[in-house]
Amino acid sequence: MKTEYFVQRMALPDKYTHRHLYFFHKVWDLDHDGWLSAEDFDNTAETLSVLQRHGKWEEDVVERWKQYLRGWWDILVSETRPIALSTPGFVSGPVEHRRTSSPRGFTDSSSVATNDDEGVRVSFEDWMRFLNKVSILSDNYDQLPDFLRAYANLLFVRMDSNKDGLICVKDYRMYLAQSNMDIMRANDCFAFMLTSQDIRNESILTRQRFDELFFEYWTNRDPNCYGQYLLGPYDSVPFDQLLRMSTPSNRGYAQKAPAAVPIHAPARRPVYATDRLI
Ligand SMILES: [Ca+2]
Ligand SMILES: [Ca+2]
Repeated sequence: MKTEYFVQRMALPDKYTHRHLYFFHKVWDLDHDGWLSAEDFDNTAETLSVLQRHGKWEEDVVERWKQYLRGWWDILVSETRPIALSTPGFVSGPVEHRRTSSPRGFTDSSSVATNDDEGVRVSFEDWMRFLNKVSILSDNYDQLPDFLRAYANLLFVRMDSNKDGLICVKDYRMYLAQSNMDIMRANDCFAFMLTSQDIRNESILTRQRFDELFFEYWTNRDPNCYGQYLLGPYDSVPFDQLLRMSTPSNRGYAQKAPAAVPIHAPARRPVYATDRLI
């Protein structure tokens, strides 16, 4: 009942909820079952490792990404537990990774579900509660939780395709294409994020501006905030369509998407800039 009430409250479209619905369902929930789980984060790790190696599968790289993202997953689970919501500050580092059949600390079984086979799962409602805490406790980029700033580092390095330390519209378009997002509006979405000063700077984003936009993306509820398109043109998928994916009756019935298909690589691999991230 509590979950249904929450979903009804979200039924009024707003851009903040819209972009986080998109991110939750299209970026993180890779098996499209309506929940986040450790398996989703493992799938993301595999996708990122193959992307980092330009389509090649390298076992050691995959394992490093998995360890890294499991740390994020543990923090997310810790932060979405009700007991964590009452504590000041964020968990600042990875906690022990656990696969448990018992959701210790979870009291709202309507929004945090478990079963004996799959362990802890995080709903969109939990995700929004976590983001609300992020918004309350963070006044700027430097005050975001460690793992979100680590994600910003990853995103910047990944987006900066020509490695000049700046993000231009070509970088942004390539990022959207690699992420299987709508590239038809890439120019408009990128232009939306530019201030008059950015335009005077040849329409590029410095790392400082990227960080400001990243902070806005996660925390700013202003429908006109510049950072809303940083991670992609979220409104290419209608709000109602995304909301239905968060409706409890629809969870678990979506057809599972295939995992990223790795291409096996030769033993020796080059060193990439993103190595420093993991
Ligand atoms: Ca999932
Ligand atoms: Ca660049």
